[in-house]
Amino acid sequence: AAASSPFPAASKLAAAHPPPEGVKYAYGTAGFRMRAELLDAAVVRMGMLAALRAKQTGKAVGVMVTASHNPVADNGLKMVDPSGGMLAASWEVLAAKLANAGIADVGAELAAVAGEGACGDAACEGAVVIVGRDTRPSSPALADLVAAGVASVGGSVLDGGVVSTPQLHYLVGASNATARACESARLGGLRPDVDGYFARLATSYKACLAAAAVDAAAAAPEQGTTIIDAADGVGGPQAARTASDLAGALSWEVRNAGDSASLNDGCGAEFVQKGRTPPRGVDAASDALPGCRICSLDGDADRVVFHAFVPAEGEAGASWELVDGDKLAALLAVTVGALLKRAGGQAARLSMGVVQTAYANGAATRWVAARGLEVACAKTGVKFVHHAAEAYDVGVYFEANGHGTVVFSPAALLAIDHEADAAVAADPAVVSGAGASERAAAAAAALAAGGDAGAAVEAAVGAMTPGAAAVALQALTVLINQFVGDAIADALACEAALRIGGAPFGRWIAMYSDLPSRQTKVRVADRLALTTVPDESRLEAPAALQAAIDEAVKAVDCGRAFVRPSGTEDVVRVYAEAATVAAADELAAVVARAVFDLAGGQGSRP
Ligand code: G16
Repeated sequence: AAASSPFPAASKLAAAHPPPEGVKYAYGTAGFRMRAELLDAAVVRMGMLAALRAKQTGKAVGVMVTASHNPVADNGLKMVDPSGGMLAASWEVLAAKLANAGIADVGAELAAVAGEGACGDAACEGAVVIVGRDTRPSSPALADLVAAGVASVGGSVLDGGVVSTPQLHYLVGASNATARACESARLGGLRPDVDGYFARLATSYKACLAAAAVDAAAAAPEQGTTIIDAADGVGGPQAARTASDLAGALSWEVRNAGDSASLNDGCGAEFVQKGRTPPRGVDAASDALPGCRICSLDGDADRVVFHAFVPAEGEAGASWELVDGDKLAALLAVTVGALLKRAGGQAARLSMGVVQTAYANGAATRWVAARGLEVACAKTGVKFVHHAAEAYDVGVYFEANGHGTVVFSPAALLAIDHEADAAVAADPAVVSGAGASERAAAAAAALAAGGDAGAAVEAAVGAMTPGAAAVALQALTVLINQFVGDAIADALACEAALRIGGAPFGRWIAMYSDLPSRQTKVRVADRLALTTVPDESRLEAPAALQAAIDEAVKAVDCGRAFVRPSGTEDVVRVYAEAATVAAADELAAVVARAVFDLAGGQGSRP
């Protein structure tokens, strides 16, 4: 069969890696994801598909071997489009079809994608696929299989090595894009290699603070140390490199950066945000220091949440407070919004919106709306949220789990570059800021009046010159990863915002109080039997389960709850919020039992 296939070598390779009995591959929330030992067949075929995509677009494509927040025994693939963003939805369909094709049909499936006349073992000559991988023990072998798939259709592989998911997105995007003038001249360049990625982060972080007249070294002691909980994942070495690149301007101490055998186990963004509990490796006794905060990354460093042990005033002990993705969005929206307004000109006329998912805390949604910002709700999954954010000139999006970024449209970048470049041309010294004391005084006055971090940033930005604001904003557009959510870039952007406002971490926590919420998961016989409305806030089926949820919610003050099938784990996720912790816990438990009873629960009843 292989010999008569339109892609003989690929067919032979597919035959050598047959899909396991009974496994159906699905391109879920973030690509393929399951137990590592089941993935070989999908992985070789995705190498082939990536090469076809690269050939057809004439640009580099990326494949990332990772299962992100999942346990170490799992693995998966995330595909990166030539833009540096996630794989186009139409290709997700092709990916699932190819992954599930019978061995004898692989050649024909590839031919259907390639089109007439584009077949044969050398069909993808000249096509480049950049392959990256996380630190899981299963990742090197899977990355080799991707490479074999690429080679079987004549494409070439560029080995990205061990990288975070956002780094791989950057490598692909930077390989295919032309740098903006400001990027090549002043802001660290757009070099498509890992050193280029780090150069850009460090240079743009410093440039942002310099334009805002923040003396980063002087601000360091006041801001205290940030402990990075790297989830024993790929973010450990990346955060360490960032910390050393920015030594003196930033104090980061990296923990949980050890053996991948304990990846995501009791640590990392997923554990902290879902469980609402601190990770291992930090503790209230030694880490409840003024200014000290903790920043948890997930396994592939595309998500980030902050948290801290806040010393109780006048008494012993500390409370533990979480700053989740909603609050990252709040801080960055205020900061970017203030800079746009202050920069003036074309920048001030750009539209800005905040995109959340059904997991956004009710308090966060109300806070954003109360500030007059447009707020939209998209389906879970960065691919949906990112897309919704692109409806604005400036789209701020974060899932509550810490996955997100701020995207600037081409028109927005043009407008910001126009204002910033004009300011630099008029006065080259604007890049090193002026009026440090005015900015600091304005921020301090806002804080003294009881203002939160947002108020402090707004006051500080209001005291900057329009030119300085434009230049600081331009640097932020470079710092913040434009391709995908990036834990390290997001963390740096938030660190920069806090420094511009001179705001202690507690004033970020104080932006608003989260409504108590609880998340759990339930295993059921067939999670895909649950279908939801587009924004996932309600079930379409089973109707009886939605009716039971409605009943449960009605009984609870400020109650809200929803369930949805996970796209990364074989579970149904449950979210509940209410006026008190006990009521949120109880609502989650009632809803979890309803899922178990009405949707074929497996194992023990919650
Ligand atoms: C992925 C997606 C996220 C999503 C998360 C959970 O994150 O990129 O957008 O929120 O899965 O999805 P689900 O609830 O469908 O399991 P990661 O960090 O695991 O790649």
